[in-house]
Amino acid sequence: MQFQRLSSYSFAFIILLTAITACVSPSNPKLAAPEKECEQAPYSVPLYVRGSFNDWMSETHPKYEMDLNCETSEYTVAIDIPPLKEGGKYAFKVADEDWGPSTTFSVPEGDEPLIELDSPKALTTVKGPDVLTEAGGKLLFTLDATNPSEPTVKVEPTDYIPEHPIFDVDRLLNSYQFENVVRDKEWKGTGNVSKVKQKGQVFWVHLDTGLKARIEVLSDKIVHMRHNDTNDYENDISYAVINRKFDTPTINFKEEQEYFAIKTAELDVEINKKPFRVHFKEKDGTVIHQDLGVYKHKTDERTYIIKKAKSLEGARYYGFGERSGFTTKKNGEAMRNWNKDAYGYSEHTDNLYSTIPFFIETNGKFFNGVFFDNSYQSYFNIEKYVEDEYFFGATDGEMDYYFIHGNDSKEVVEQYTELTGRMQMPPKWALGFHQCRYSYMSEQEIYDLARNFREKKIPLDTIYLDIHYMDSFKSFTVDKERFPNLKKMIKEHQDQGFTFISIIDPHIKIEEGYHVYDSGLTSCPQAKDNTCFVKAPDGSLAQGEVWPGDSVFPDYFRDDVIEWWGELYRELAVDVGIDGFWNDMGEPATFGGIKTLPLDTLITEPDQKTVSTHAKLHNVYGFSQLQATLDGLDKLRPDNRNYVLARAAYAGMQRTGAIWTGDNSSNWAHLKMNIPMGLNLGLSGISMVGADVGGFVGAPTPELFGRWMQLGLFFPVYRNHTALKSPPQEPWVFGEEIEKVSREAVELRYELFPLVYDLTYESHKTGLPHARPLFMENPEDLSVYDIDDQFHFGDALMVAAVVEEGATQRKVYFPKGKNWYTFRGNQKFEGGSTESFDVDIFSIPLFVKEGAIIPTQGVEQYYDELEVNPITFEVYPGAVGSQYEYTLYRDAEVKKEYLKGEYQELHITHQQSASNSQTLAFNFAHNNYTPPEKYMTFAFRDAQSAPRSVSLSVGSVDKVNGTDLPEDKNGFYYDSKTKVLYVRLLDEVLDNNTLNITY
Ligand code: MIG
Repeated sequence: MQFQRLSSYSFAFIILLTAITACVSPSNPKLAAPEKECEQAPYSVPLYVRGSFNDWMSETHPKYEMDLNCETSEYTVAIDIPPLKEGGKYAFKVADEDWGPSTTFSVPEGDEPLIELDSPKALTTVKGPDVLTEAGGKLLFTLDATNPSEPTVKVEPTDYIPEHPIFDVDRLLNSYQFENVVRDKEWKGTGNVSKVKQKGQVFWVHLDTGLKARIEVLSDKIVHMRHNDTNDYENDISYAVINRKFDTPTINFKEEQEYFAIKTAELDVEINKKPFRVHFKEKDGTVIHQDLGVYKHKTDERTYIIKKAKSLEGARYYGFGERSGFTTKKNGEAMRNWNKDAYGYSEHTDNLYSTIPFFIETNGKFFNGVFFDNSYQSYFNIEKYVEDEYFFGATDGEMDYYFIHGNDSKEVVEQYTELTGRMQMPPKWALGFHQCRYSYMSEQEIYDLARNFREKKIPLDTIYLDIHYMDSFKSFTVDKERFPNLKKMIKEHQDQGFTFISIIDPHIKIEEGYHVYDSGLTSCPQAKDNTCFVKAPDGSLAQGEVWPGDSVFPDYFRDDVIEWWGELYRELAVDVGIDGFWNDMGEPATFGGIKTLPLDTLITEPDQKTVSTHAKLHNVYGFSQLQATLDGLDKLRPDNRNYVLARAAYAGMQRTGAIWTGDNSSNWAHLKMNIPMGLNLGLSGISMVGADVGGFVGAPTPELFGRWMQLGLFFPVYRNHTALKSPPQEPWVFGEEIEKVSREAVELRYELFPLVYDLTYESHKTGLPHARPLFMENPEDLSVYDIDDQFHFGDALMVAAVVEEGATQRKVYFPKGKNWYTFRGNQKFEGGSTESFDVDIFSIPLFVKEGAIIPTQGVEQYYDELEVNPITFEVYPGAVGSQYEYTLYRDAEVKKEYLKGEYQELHITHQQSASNSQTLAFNFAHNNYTPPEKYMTFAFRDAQSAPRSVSLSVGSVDKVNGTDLPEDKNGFYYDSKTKVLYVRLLDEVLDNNTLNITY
């Protein structure tokens, strides 16, 4: 066993230096920068430090000085490097658009620090740290002020130790070093078990410390374990779990000499007596979870908790919510959960905007889910310091986790989402292509934008309004100069099929006369003083500085606040008619300091009476805002499927909205990361996910943009977005070729719309994501568990989008056990093989597993442009004897009638009964909606010869002369050139009918 010791402290800080244009930028006065202007330097506007120091572990932020030299057009920057103990290490990264290779320098005292750098465009010189000793040193560098790119300097530790500024460094570091933790006398285990008492499905474990643990067997496959220091288990406030009612498990409870055994039909739980441990076993006795114990470290203020476990042999770990990095698998990583405005994050950035403390452990044979339902700052350490062991913990609160046993990863995700909820059907337009930027600045820009999309025939459903539509960045106001006729503008575009989403920020500017601030001081009777905002411990309103200036923050879990907040949407949602909303900054993000509200800020719990600290509720703040928002919109527009896109989130957010992965960057690394990030969010229960297509920070090259349009189409949230000072990023600004690439990509998305919609319905029913890692669909092929650049879109399509710069070839691995086809082609590949394909800028390598059927339809410029748009199913031959099932879902698409049962579910079973015969069996599993389309067409691919017979069990199908299939009756023809057999069937003949084809 290898144990890597951290010999000393490691320090982390991230400094982002960003040159911005003054005219359109929200100012950031606290972070002072040279206010000088030089004539000859076009970017002689305040250089300012953003996103700074939030990873800094002490409360004293490093000092920096900046100056602008007008003669050389250079900024000189000096950053104080804080003390570093012997053996400590920094890794340096200095980069322009793409991150250069990092170099490290270590600091045995007196050593000459070594820094090697790329020569990034913007950076002219780098010096120092001049002397770097225990007392620290200075890092000096200069930046070219005439270079418009966003120079970024990062200083990161080589061993990344997640922590938070307020916590004692020593202890926190220890808590990440588990070996030290157990050796450290201050860390205490939970003792031995004296007895276990059963009360129905609940088992009370009495410990010799006088404390108890509570184990509830929720189902045959889900066990909920809680342990705290108060013995108070009355309150079970979970922000994530909404359902604890499962099929009643069969329980067999028995005391053995060394343990208590709880046996369900599917799982054995073993409560070891000395010491207290909770192991899980398969029915055949195989240990699938070996507990290594819960430990606690008590201080006057809090109890740190940790749980350690043995890894399954050959285990891989996935999920963990929103994670950067190039791999889906997270073995060897330490990950923190602390919602953070992570502007310009990189593959090394640890915690991002949301917290979903859930993961899947699998070795391809066993599939475990662990949901650690603790909202405090928490962390996972997956075999990072100790091989074959993992641990997770939090800086306070209960050890509260759910163990989920699944036969495969799908079953784990299904059960996790049964606990935490599943998505509602979004309005169908939410699944179209969306266009955004920070910000479209005027009505004229929107008119031009919309006209361009329609003229250039690039399908588009939704246009976003970012913060500049507001008056001075104040939520629920409109800038009357930029958008004097907002309602008319919206209406005129809605008439052309567009929908609108506008941004709302949680922070409310402190300004008398601003209706939200004013009403927020008087509208919430649950507070003695009627205020709706969260407070500091001394009773004053907690404040933070954000875009509009000093602001206050709603106490979103409170009923009166929910009422007040929801009503604020009336003007935009009802009068103006904005279709959907976009929640930003809900971490909650503020400028300066720890970049969020003080941790002692008081926030009300959902039970309406308990008041907790921001330290506890930080990670759920954005989720509380999201729930209040949805609640309000549902009251104002009860029939609408109200759609909200959010950034900050907690486990369970999938039931209230969609998520995007925040401020990514326009570089190839981020294009690649889009895949594992999206897949892990999906595995964590959130299907409605996407990254800013083209990248937010910076500017993509034409090629990168084109590739991103092609990748983005396979994630439900398909939105082009870019930053304030980034150049335009609409699909046509990169030249004709990329415009065409973009059009084709978006067209493919719209052709696949029925599939996208069906997958959304599947997620609504089961919690499974649209975009899935290969192992989810091919669990038996162990070689797919490490593939990060191919994935499944649904169960049948396999995407191998091109994510390498300058690629002329794309290698594709075909998972074992089945053959694969090129999408819409006849080319067949054997499972287990790797093929190399020639690609050009237009290529979107896409494959289908044999036997599958995939619905497509004609391109529309927006989701409901055509009244009637019939479906064509692609049907691929299967292995003889195989069967494939598909569910086609149809409903009225934007309203909630489906919840009243007004929808249609057509089940289609494709069978390859012999090498020369295929059948499609149809059955309306639910038939309470009549789509406008009266027929559907089936394109049987790779049909080697003209069919000898095409027949229905009930009714007839006639061969047509030529290639025009009739609209009013069943018919077929065979295209011998492409080897495709086309069959058209009327909807009215489908129910309980079978199509038989013999070749
Ligand atoms: O820090 O509203 O992630 O999508 O365009 C800037 C302006 C605040 C951050 C979001 C980004 C959005 C931007 N916002």
